[in-house]
Amino acid sequence: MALSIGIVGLPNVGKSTLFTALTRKGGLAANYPFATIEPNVGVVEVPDERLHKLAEIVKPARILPATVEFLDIAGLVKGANKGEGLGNQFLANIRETDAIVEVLRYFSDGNVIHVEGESDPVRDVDIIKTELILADLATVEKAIPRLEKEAKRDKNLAAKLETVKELQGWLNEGHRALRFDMTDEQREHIYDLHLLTMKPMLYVANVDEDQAASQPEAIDGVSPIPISAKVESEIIDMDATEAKEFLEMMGLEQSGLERLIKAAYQLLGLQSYFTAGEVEVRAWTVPVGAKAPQAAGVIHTDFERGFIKAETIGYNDFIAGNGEAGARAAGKMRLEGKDYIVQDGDVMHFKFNV
Ligand SMILES: Nc1nc2c(ncn2[C@@H]2O[C@H](COP(=O)(O)OP(=O)(O)OP(=O)(O)O)[C@@H](O)[C@H]2O)c(=O)[nH]1
Ligand SMILES: [Mg+2]
Repeated sequence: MALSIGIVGLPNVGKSTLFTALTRKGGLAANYPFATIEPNVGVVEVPDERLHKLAEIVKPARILPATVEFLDIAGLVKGANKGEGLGNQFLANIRETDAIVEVLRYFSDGNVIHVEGESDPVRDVDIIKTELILADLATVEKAIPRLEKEAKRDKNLAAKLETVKELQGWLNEGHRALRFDMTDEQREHIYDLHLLTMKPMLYVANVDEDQAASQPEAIDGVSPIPISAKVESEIIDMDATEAKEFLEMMGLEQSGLERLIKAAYQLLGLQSYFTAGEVEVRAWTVPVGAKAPQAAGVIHTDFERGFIKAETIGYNDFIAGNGEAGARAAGKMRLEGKDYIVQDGDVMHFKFNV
């Protein structure tokens, strides 16, 4: 299943501009607040140079990168929880995402209306944080009476009710759920509430074009990723070489998409391994620390259930050996069992039996 990321922020900060640039898809980007009403969904290929290096050697019929799904929703404003603006009703659309990206306005275009008057990323982070917490409080407050009723019939639910009530107090103090000190059991208690402030968050600073290569100050202990939505939208129509040259001219080594996805993988503790055959060369996403059977399970549950072993070649060994045969001849192919911890870039071939 593809990683999914919800994009939030105040209206008019460039969410749809960024979304359109990332997904190369025509969401509506416009200079009026609430240009976006229905959520836009777009799937992006995870850029990974290594896939192409593998494909040069293997010459497969097709190359399949990992994918990330982005959801662009309406802007949130102060009071969204009370029905102000349109954002609140669309928060439901990002309840199922794995992470949230908050776009912050840093660019200084006087022609583009700022709903809060002028740019102040710290204040904006605070507004959105409050709205997300209030949305979670509404979820929790709805859950409590239901849990109270159920707990009367099922004693096992008493602990769950207790956790949810404690969390309510925490949210009421203005903290994100993610910062609530929880045991694994408590984490399970609140899992099905799909709280927004439980999700890992990244900040994107939508900066002026000439600031795309400079690092903005941290907010709340988090360093925003500087991305110029404008620059990103300019490179959409360029071919790879042109885009690279253009980015270099701006002092950038990688596109915003690459930097954003890299940051998201890091934040979520994810990595890629590869399968490389004549039919396809493909990237698969697994958590850092995943063992071989779990990695196999990403391809098919049967692979996990019937896992026997994994023929594994490290990425660099695969390249150095100019493919599987060479790596094998150099003694670089390992037969790994069910306790093997998959490494980023491993080229794997699973043996299974069902
Ligand atoms: N100068 C400049 N303008 C930008 C940039 N990014 C977005 N804009 C402009 O800002 C306006 C709003 O952009 P959108 O992408 O529609 O903003 P949004 O956050 O999706 O807004 P809502 O959907 O209303 O919440 C548009 O006129 C964009 O062209 C940027 O990096 N620089
Ligand atoms: Mg929009």
